[in-house]
Amino acid sequence: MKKCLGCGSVLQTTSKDELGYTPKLENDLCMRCFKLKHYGALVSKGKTQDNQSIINKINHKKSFALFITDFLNIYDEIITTYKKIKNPKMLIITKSDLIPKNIKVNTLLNNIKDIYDIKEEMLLVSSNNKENLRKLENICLEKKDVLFAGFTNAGKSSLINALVGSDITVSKTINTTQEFISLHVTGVSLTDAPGFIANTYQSDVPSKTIRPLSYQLSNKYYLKIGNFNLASAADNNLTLYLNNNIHVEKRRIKENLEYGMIIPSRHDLVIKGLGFITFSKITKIYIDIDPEYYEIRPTIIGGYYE
Ligand SMILES: Nc1nc2c(ncn2[C@@H]2O[C@H](COP(=O)(O)OP(=O)(O)OP(=O)(O)O)[C@@H](O)[C@H]2O)c(=O)[nH]1
Ligand SMILES: [Mg+2]
Repeated sequence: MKKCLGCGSVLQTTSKDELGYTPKLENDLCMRCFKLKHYGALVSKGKTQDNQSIINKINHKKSFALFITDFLNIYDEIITTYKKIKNPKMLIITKSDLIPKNIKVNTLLNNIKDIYDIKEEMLLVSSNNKENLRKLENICLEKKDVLFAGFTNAGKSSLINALVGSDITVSKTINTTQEFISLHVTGVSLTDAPGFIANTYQSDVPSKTIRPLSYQLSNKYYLKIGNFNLASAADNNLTLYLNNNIHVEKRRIKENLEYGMIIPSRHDLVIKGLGFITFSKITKIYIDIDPEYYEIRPTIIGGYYE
């Protein structure tokens, strides 16, 4: 059984619409990976594996697990999934190149550790600018059998490629990696895993360093953020750490708004898949998106600027 080097699907020549299709079995890549790599083409979503079945498969392996996420994608479901992994593990915050330069990264990591009660070690890395890849390489060399887990688009395959020069398919499309892929390099086994899927407000990948946006809001103004609206009952300073391709506008309020949820001072409103908004003071907010897409936590930023 020959597998696609890009996504791990079993290669087949019979059904064009099924995963792993390639016109010739001599090819190393399935059609989907070929299109993703060469044209960044729109392709089928691929197969979504059930999160619990991925966790079960990981827990059956003996590997040391590196759980990959980035600073915009830290919320309850992600951390709960991290905690379900029983293997010895570490939490890796990747895409450090996206973190605004004014954020103190040590404070960020300590806050994440405290707020989400992370017992294991954490490390900040980036496949793009190679930050701390040497440290990550040393961890792999020491552990010998390492598995990269995390939600779709976290950057798992990119990290493996950056570490060992492999050519696993990387893309903005969800479910890029379809099956577990194991590589054996100089006595070390590295396993890439299919990504977990979360129910997010949006699934897009930021392309450049996040530019924090600060706004002063009174009850006369609201923010239009992409397709939703946000207002604060009390005067407040908000800082938005959101995927930079969303459009934000401050507008005058014209009708009575119903302010519902309380946000304590120095807390973040996390919009899953988009990022988070830090509130400096306690307030009640108005927000018109489904509550399943947001949650509140103490701010991970800490407010200490360099
Ligand atoms: N800015 C930045 N982008 C990155 C980095 N690493 C990965 N990306 C981007 O994130 C997207 C997803 O990367 P992948 O490596 O395919 O993610 P994955 O975790 O393997 O995703 P699945 O296979 O779907 O589970 C791609 O658009 C990458 O270019 C990084 O260090 N910095
Ligand atoms: Mg992948």
